[in-house]
Amino acid sequence: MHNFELYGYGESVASNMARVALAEKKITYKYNVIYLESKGEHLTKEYQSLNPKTFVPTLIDNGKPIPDSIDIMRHIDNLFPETGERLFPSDTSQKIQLENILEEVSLSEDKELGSTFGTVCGGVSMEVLANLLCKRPLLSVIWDYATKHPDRGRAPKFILVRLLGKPPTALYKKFVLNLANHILTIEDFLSHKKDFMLGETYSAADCCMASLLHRINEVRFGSLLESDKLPNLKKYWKIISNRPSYKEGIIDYQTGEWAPEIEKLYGNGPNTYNDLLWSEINKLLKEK
Ligand SMILES: N[C@@H](CCC(=O)N[C@@H](CS)C(=O)NCC(=O)O)C(=O)O
Repeated sequence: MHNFELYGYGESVASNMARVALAEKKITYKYNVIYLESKGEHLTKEYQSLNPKTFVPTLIDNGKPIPDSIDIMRHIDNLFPETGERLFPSDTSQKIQLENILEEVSLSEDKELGSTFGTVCGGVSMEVLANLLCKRPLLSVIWDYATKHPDRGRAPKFILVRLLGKPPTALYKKFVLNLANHILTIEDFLSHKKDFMLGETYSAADCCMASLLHRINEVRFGSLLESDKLPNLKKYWKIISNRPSYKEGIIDYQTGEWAPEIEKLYGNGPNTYNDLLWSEINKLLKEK
């Protein structure tokens, strides 16, 4: 008998990945919200004792903490291989292929922000993160991130963004251009015309993709997911966002903190850099 608890945040890419996986495996759990930038709850000693890197999500299985969204997926799939979808295939060549895809679509802290599809989706969230950080007094943000955030790569970025009140424009533009590149790679990858990343079978890669594409839509780059210029992506998004796990793992857990910040940034329209994104995509499509 397993007693599961999950620590996560609603609008967190990695938490969404883990919750989609839990939904696909039909696992129920007690849920604890950890407010990130707006309150800094992940930087408390109590949370750090569960997740030394202070990231969300963390799964607790009978009292044992399991940090990291991909490790959570591996853990639950090993425990219950026969329940719900098999997230990690047993076939050797599929296994290798999945590990290669996960390098691109996981939210790895070891990769430079923006260098993979996973981390670029973190990058384009930065305008919203800046607004949330600005809900807190400058000095308490500096103190928390300088003294309590163990990731020496990330902490200074959060402080800089809080100081400026937004990500540096050149950096955000770089993320947008990288996003154009990664999206075309995914579009090519999906040219196998099958339903899932690995082809016929659903896998952990699809849990990640559901969360990443949701983020793209959330920060108002959603025209990417509806365009006939990217037909494979359009079809894939329809399949993945119509699965019950999309609602059960992502939509049902939103805190509501992001929606007003997104409206402040973009009103009712697309992301401010949507034209830049599309001009890069059109350029890359022409070069093909
Ligand atoms: N490799 C980790 C990364 C988790 C991660 O980056 N989580 C983000 C939210 S999506 C976070 O905790 N951010 C807070 C911070 O870095 O201060 C995983 O996949 O679980």
